[in-house]
Amino acid sequence: MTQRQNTPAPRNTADVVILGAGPAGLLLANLLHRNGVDCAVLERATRAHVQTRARAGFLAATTVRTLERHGLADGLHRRGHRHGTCEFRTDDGRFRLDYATLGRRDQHTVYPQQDLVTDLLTHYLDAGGRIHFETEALAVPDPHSTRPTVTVRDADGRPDHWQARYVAGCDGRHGAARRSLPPGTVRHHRDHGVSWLGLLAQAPPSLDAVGYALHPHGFAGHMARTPHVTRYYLQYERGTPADTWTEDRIWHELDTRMRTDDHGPLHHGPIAHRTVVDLESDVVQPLRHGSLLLAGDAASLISPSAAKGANLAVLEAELLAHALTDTLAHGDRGALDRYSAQALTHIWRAQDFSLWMIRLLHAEPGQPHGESFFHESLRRSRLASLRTSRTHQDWFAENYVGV
Ligand code: RFL
Repeated sequence: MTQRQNTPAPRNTADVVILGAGPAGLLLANLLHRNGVDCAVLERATRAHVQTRARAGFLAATTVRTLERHGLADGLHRRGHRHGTCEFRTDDGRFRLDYATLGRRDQHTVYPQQDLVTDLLTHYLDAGGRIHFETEALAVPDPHSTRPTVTVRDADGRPDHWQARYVAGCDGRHGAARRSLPPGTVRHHRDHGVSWLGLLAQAPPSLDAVGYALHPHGFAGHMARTPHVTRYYLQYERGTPADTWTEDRIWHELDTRMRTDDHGPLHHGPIAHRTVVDLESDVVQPLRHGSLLLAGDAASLISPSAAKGANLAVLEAELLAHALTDTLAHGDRGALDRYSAQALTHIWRAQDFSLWMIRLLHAEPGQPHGESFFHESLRRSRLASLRTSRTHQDWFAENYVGV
């Protein structure tokens, strides 16, 4: 299905064909369209699906500033809310960090990813942008061509193709862009050996903070989403299907790990959605392969332990929009290579902090009950430092809210 078009464009051609209508693809599309660059978005799913897919919720201050800079923050200003505290719960008690008063004194804005996607889509369509839903990119057979082609399956299931000058792969970790990378492309990958059961509960948040519970049963997390919906995470045995645990067992485990007997009850409610997330990270390097550029999860997958993925997607989309505009409108031949180098600097920094969080929140993989004395002692020491050292707290706050 094709959404609104402003001026008739030649069929199936665009200077930039963008694969994927997530935060990366839609921000890129908005910025290119606004800069007068001819672009079109191809999205595999329906419009209803992309507007309701619940994932991230914590937007970094840099993300909010980027959206504000481009007049795309009206929705999150109306419906998002500011957040600046996290709480750690362990066998030794609990402590809070008001990270909005530490480091760069930045806050998160809590705004569901599906609402951000809806806002970006609405702005793009209102400005006359081109997007084709239910159009799956199959491959970019020759990314090093100066006129690359994208083979697609259209909304009627028929094979078709698009022609571009550049293809922006914003179609996530399983998309066509990654599948089309030339043989020998470097993908740095790490499996952290830990899995989470991600839950959306139809229940109000129970803490006015992000909650991180470190328990002998494993990690549990609490994150506000809206006044009526809360995201929870439970460390979960690798390979266990998402529907294995009953809701009673889930709430019992959350109560146990969050130590509600000591720290007050959680608001229970129906579990509206559950998904298993294997904590993995990877980075494709470089992000440019001839005419194919990667951004968002297609460029780098990051575990949700530090809530960085959607924020990196926004940051990279803005960098890529500048680079493509400089290339197409001003003939700057080095801009796309610079995009790759700049984006990778941010990606590696976020990966480093995310790994630090993973090591803080979990017992050593393979030892879920905290049997490794060495690792457990390091975790305790790290938490003690975070509880007592202002320097460590500033470092944490700067990395936790920033990308
Ligand atoms: P997306 O959002 O996955 O969008 C990719 C789009 O591409 C489409 N697509 C295709 N289209 C055409 N042809 C194909 N062959 C295609 N293949 C795929 C898909 O339908 C989709 O519409 O990628 P993007 O834009 O790079 O954005 C990345 C973020 O979505 C992701 O990093 C975050 O959701 C990660 N994440 C979080 N990030 C944060 O910054 N803060 C958080 O609090 C946070 N929480 C989370 C998260 C991810 C989670 N999961 C499910 C892994 C919580 C969870 C549970």
